[in-house]
Amino acid sequence: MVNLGKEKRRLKRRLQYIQREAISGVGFAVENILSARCLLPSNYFVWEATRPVANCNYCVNITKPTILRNITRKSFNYYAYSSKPIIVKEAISHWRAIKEFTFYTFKRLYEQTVGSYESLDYGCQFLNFKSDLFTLKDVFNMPKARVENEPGQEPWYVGWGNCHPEILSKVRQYYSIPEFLPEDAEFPETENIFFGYEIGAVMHLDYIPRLMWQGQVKGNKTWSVAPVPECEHVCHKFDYYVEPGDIVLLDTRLWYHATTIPKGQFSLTVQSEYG
Ligand SMILES: O=C(O)CCC(=O)C(=O)O
Ligand SMILES: [Fe+2]
Repeated sequence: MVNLGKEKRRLKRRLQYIQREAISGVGFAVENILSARCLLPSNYFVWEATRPVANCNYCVNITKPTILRNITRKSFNYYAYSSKPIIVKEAISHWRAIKEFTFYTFKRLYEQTVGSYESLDYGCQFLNFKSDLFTLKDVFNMPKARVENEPGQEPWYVGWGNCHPEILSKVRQYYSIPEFLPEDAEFPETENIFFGYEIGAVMHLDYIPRLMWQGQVKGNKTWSVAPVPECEHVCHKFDYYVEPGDIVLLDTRLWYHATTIPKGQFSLTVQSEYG
């Protein structure tokens, strides 16, 4: 049976947390939350207040990510569904994407493929984070100086679901789903690309059905993670960074997360889910 008094106190604590973070502005601007990946069932506050209470075991005593190297599928099984932050070092150094992906790879693909931009109108999300670029067309129409973040240019950072079948099959020639992920896991049909400079994503949780993996193709990226409010008394927030060649794995439904790119670097990642 639901203990109503307890439930009310929990909701109150959670809403206070959201308000505190929103007001203090610690990377938690509400209008940006609303643009985060697949985030909203209909209203972020309603969802945040009604999602199931987390069992804090996923974050107790965790102050840094688990670092793995040369991991086999069999050994990875132990970590796969632990919901702990993980980095697999040098996991994608063999991807063609590492040497060959640039901004212009994607610009060419989108400009040369019939119906490419329309694919984003039918269920594939475009996220502009804090950039003043509202469609993928705006991104690929930027002047070269801004694309390359030359001095005096406004930094930009965007992400989108790469779901035009022809484009998807072409980009998949440059990377592959990480071999160590469980054989019986379910994978979505598409992957997401995130690229740009400096800005990254503000603190948020994702409303997605599975765990997240992300291949860091170019540049470094800093991840700031924080436990959900009901685990704040036993868990900690912390930062870590990933380098080109790494895969970062995170349960973005349970860890609040924000990202930033070191000044002057271009970050490009391929990201998807498993579960
Ligand atoms: O890679 C980023 O900058 C943000 C990614 C993110 O929010 C996610 O993977 O859920
Ligand atoms: Fe996210």
